[in-house]
Amino acid sequence: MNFAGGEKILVIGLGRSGQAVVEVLRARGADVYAIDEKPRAEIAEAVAQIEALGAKFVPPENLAGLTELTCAVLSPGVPLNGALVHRIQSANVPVFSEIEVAYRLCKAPIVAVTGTKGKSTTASLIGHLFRAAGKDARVGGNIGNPLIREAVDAPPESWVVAEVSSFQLETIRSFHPRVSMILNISADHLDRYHSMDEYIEAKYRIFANQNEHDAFIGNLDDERLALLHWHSGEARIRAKQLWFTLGEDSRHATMYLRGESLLYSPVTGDPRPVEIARREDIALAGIHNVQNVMAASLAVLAAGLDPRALREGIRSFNPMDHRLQPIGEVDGVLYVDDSKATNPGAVIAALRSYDKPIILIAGGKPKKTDFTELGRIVDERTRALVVIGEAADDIAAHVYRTPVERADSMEDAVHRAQSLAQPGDIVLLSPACASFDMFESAEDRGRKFADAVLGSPAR
Ligand code: UMA
Ligand code: ADP
Repeated sequence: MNFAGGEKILVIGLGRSGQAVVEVLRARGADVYAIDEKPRAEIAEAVAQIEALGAKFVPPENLAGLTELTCAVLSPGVPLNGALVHRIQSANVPVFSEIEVAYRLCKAPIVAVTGTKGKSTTASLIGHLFRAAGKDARVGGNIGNPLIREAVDAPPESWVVAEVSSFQLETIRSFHPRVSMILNISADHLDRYHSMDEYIEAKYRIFANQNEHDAFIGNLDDERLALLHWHSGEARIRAKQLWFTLGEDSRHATMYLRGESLLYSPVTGDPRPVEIARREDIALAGIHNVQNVMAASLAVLAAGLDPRALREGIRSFNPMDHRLQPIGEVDGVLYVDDSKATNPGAVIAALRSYDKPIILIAGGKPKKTDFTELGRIVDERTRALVVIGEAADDIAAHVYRTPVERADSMEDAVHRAQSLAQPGDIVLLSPACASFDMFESAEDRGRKFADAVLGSPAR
């Protein structure tokens, strides 16, 4: 399979991922068809775009008429166990994810980043560290710009940094990153997976094709990943293992924290630890971001960068939008947009990042995750909670001591938070849920929060 002329390929899903696949495969001369289950009127623009490139749209009811397909390329949001994919697989058509195709077309080595939370921050930081050291690096994948676009024309001497989700990993076959990492694992996407085990197994596919010439980076402080280290690491991971910890365990971790220093102890060579950076060099809030910095540093070290060359890059990396992003201070209250905190784990990390009283705005479209632990931390660390969206009652039901108010829009939520806050407090939007019940996306939710805070009209 060359994904080129002479091949007939079906693209499943016409969102960002599917449209990019159509573009790349058409440019390579393949005969491309695309299918999408949304009503035609809702995807008219995407259909027009792919038709202008010479691809053909196939309504789902006409799928049976499409024969002799070489393969199909699946968008991550389309579930593998749904009826549409089942029909395609029953016709004996191999189904691959976009990242598998991106990998097969890519001439550059790949650093692949997964984990429940911290992927975008860490992948962007890796790109930043490469560039700060004068290397060509491209960042793509789940972060928003499809990997295939970045991978297809990356020169062999550059690096491609791929943020990959569990959805994308489900349908890889030969995807083989030079460096892979799992940042952490906490409950998420349980509306798609039957169990945590199924979700974790999808993540473990990231190292399935690696060998002893590659590197795998893991978080020794994550209890599930630590099990992999202690019990089954050698059997499951063939790549060289590099672990990081916020503790001082330099015997089992290649990067660790001692006091305020992030120390690197290479497995071979000079045994003396090298200080990569100090905590004050990191402009991002929260101890979880120290973990992200450690993981990113190990990735570029595994790629051959000099340990002494990282500090400047770490210093100049600022928070990404909607991830603990300070929006502004009004009447002595700091407003922070953490709209990308779409599971309870990310909100717990956010609440642990500040030592001031917090008014938390949370809620949205639930993903069958449990809010017990979140409720406990909310009781420990917040002054008040304002709940929004479909998950409002469920979150409120897990909070016992904290005053809770319900809001029916972002403006209402910000207004309530304003009246609950005292000078010196933080108003934190950190929802623990997806955004699609009230907003177009997590970004849209964050922008509406900022608009409500700063008084500009809601977009
Ligand atoms: N569709 C169907 N049938 C279905 C489901 C969807 O036909 O059962 C169609 C929809 O009608 C729509 C298209 O598929 O037209 C959407 O495809 P998609 O959901 O895969 O979305 P894309 O726009 O292609 O975006 C995808 C990722 N989306 C998901 O994984 C859900 C984006 O990650 C990613 O940035 C983008 O590819 C580029 O790589 C988003 C995400 O929410 C940010 N990811 C999850 C997360 O981070 O938690 C994993
Ligand atoms: P992802 O791409 O995995 O969703 P992001 O870097 O976009 O991760 O961050 C999403 C949310 O998760 C933000 O609220 C951020 O503060 C939080 N977060 C980032 N890194 C971590 C981490 N290592 N552990 C827990 N939460 C994190």
